[in-house]
Amino acid sequence: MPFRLLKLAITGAENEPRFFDTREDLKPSYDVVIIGGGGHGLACAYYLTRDHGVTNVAVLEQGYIGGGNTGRNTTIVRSNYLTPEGVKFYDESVKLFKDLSSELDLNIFYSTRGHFTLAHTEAALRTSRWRAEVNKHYGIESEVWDRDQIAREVPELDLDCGGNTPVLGALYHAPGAVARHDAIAWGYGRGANNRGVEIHQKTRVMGLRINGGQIIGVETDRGFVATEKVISMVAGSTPRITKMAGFETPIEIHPLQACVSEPVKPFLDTIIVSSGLHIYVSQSSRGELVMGASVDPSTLHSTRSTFDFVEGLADKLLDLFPFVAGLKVTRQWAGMADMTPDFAPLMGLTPVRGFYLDAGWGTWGFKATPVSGKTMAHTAVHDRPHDLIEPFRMTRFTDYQLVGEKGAASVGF
Ligand code: PYC
Repeated sequence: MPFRLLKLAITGAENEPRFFDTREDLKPSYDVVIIGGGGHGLACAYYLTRDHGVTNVAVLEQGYIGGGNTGRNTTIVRSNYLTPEGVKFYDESVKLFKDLSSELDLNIFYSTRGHFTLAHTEAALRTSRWRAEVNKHYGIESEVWDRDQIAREVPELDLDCGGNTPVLGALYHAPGAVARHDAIAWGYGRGANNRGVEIHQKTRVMGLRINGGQIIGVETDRGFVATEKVISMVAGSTPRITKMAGFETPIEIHPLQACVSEPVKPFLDTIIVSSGLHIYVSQSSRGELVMGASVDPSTLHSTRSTFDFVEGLADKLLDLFPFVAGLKVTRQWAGMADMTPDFAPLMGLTPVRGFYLDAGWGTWGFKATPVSGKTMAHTAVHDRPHDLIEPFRMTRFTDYQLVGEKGAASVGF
């Protein structure tokens, strides 16, 4: 028996430090208030302290940390996007992810698996070639593989898909990875808290106080806090918060459902995505299949998951891996995906001075956690967009400068 466990058994004393400690009450004012205690909000708090020395920061979370989309995704990390803007942004995120376990002194179980986007049509193959060329131009490992190459790497995959929609080829992205989502939130949270950031859970934002176009504070269900910088990082709650700020964005909320199976013997060490079949699947280190489909077609503020979803997903899964028939689904859930018209995020300055937005994460938010935190911290401190996020500015919708990422961001719509 490990000595620490024995000591705990004898003394009964809790000998593990808490992950983070925060004073009970809110202070009257902060230099920066972050709305949303998910991965993005906690990462931003961490980089505010680490890169800019800003420590008088409060993170306000209406539920518990990491309980929103951070804990409701399928943990895929990749940078094989279609637009130069997307590729550069997510490449920086992958680089940050790789060092995160040592940076945060917490094992985030970062596991590089290789990522296949299967193409079932000539049109999908053309998009794969296009993505591969853009990726290679920016130094990202991506290439188009033919059926024989795929069969060698993933022999379990039925490339004929039961005769329904045969695979013609795939975009293969070697750096594609998975990571443990909870650990990201908790690691960033602990890192930020160790440097002075306060994390207030069960604290709901009820209103924003704005004076002469400048943010001056936040109304919460625990009282008012004064601040001249507020960063909203709330995914599915974005429309609620922007309404308080007095403006609208083109974001629409769609549920994104996912599930895991019972654990089975390891057979899949890569990540398989089919935007044609609208399914993605990887196998966790515990042996569970982690799976999802495209967003639900109707807008809805809901985190309920449905039987229809599992039924549809099972149909497609069996096209790819017929031998898993009989596998039991043990858990299913939904996140709230804040979808933009061009499938790129919405980040940076807003019409309200001192109020910054990190939103539009649709189905692609988890993989952006580190880079969003880092670039939003920079943006708020300097009151101008970080170079990497400038293309994702809100005004692109009125300037007709869209970042058309549909071919690579979405898993089908
Ligand atoms: O963007 O890789 C992705 C993804 C997978 C599942 C949802 N989004």
